[in-house]
Amino acid sequence: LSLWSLSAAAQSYQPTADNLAARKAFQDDKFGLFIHWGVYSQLGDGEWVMNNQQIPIKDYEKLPTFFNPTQFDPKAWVSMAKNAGMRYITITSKHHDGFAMWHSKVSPYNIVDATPYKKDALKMLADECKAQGIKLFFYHSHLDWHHPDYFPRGKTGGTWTGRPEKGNFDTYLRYMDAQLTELLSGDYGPIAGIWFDGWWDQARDEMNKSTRDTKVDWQLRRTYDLIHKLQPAALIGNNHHVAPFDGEDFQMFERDLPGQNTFGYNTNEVSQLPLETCETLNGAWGFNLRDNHYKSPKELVRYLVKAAGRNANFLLNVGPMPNGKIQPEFVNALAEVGKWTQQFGETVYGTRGGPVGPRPWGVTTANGKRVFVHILDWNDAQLTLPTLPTRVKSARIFGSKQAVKVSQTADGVLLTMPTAPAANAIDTIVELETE
Ligand code: JFZ
Repeated sequence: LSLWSLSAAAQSYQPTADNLAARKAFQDDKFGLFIHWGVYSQLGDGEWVMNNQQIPIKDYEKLPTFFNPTQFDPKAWVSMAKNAGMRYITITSKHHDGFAMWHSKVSPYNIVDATPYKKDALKMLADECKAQGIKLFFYHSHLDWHHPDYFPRGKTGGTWTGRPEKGNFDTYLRYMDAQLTELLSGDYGPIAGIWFDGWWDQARDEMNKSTRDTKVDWQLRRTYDLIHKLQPAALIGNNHHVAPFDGEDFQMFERDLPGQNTFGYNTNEVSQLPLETCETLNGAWGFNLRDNHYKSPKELVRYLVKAAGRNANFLLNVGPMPNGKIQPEFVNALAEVGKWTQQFGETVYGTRGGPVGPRPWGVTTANGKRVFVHILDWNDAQLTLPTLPTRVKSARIFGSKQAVKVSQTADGVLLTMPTAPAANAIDTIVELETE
């Protein structure tokens, strides 16, 4: 235990006023685009391909030598996100394969020095995000299958890697901090946040990933403090599937709405921090040639609404192709989602979870005195809400002049709509004006 960790442990993280303002803005933004893109995209078998196919480092290192995404058009990506109604982008700066998608100065294993493309894709994207006024986060992997000093797998487990079973873990941590420093130096503008992943690789109990006990000292507070020192408003999240650690600014739920635990890897503990859930448009994060299980625009909108009703953001992933383009199925689905957010986004952006918690029929969101009742699964013109904290003054179908009749009794608030929600409706929204 170093002197540093003793003093840090004694003092819990105090977010600055800028950071708190950024958290609020993050919650208002509600909807983001997640992008998994790297040299693995070329194999069309997801971002875990190095591990899944047990590709040795020497062979994997051939991938950058022909990574040449000449059709990468940051303008098209950012426009696509904005038209979908997304207000931030979270892109993989480094995934588990250890390859840097920016011009790193501390390792030649990066997009400028190791590929024929030779351009800093993250810088290009950052500039375009700035031009179009959308925030940028970096997904950064703790786990690294390439760096020689990443903690040896040895007998203790951790995911398979092609690197030697030795190394100095502290050297690795310094390397990670050096790369994060590059990303937060200002060259990429103000960064909205860092989205960590891979902490769980060193969880001591491999069967029970929800343990907070790790085989290594990740020195998270040291890295978090460095980030907050470089950019105090940058929000830190970590996809570790347990309750937030000191120094984090938001809590993530991978492929689950907060509080749900479908896959058995998220905690059920929902913290007071801003919340985010991520999902992919098909079943893959990085480009997968054979995955065509696309979620429909209706499912995607409903996921956004359900997240908002649980006070959470929705980070929706696409895995661009190796040529730099995003496949038409993704582009088209996002354009459809955009039609909905254009018309109904007001019931989601800037809102918080409403006065009525999630119900089998749907969710509520609220913005000040306006409450939005999102009716997703209900086929009757009448719906009874539990008693609300304030009286309802009036109600209407959102975006129309159609009034909704309200009768408030001791049992609750009975809403009577002009007609029952259509069977194929995406979301029937009743707007309540409350006192
Ligand atoms: C992680 C990554 O491994 C994955 O490649 C992708 O980036 C996703 C967003 O995040 O996925 C995980 C991480 C941990 C578990 C499962 C999926 N886990 O502990 O079971």
